[in-house]
Amino acid sequence: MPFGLVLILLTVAGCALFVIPPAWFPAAITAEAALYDRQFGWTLWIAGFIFVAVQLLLAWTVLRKHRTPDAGGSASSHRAIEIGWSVAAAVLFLTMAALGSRGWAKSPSVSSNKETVEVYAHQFAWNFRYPGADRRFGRTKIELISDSGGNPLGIDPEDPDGRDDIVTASLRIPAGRDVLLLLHSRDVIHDFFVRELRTKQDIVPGMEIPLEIHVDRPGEYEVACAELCGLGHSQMRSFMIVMDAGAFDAWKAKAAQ
Ligand SMILES: [Cu+2]
Repeated sequence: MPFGLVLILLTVAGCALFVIPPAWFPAAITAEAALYDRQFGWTLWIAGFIFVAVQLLLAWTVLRKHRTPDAGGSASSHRAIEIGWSVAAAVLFLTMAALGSRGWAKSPSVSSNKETVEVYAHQFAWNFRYPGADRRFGRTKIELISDSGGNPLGIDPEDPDGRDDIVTASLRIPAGRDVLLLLHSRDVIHDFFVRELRTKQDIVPGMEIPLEIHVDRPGEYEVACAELCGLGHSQMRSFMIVMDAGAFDAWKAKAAQ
């Protein structure tokens, strides 16, 4: 089969993979996630259009050359075309980069009336801590950390602020409210990843890394560690449960008792 026809078949097969997708992204649950998806869609359409056009042009050139071996001009006679497509490609890349940076730079403006949750990653599990009714986190001490003793964060029992702190193994947040996650690691570098947020945030030992989110859609979403952190890395998962605000308040009040 002539090489030109093979190229056309490969192009059609490549397009078919996207036209009949076996799987696509999970739902986007924040305004920022929707923005990333829109940018991804634009990039895919533009890159796809250029890909198809270039492949068909290449196939046509090969097939034409096959029939009339002496067709074609000298390579040096296309300076204007070369400059033209180089400038067009540069303008296209810069425009896409500028459009994309709007999404990257946008972070939700978290109000003062936010729900603050501490996220603790360690080999190979997640813990989440909420302040109780006093809205203050209690002091923690490294020497008090005991997974088997039920104190995975080392909360100091002497500190009254920590007595109503709630520690959980899954992340519960209220829908429709601003949430500030404060990310911590107990040992090595981990990464907080929820596909539906379209966000991956590294968690570095010794640092407190803020991550602001606002989710309107209640549901249960997987939290995975996206940084290879040791032998049990693949088991390091939890869930982010987005609850109706009323149900969340009731759960928190009950858990703090
Ligand atoms: Cu990890």
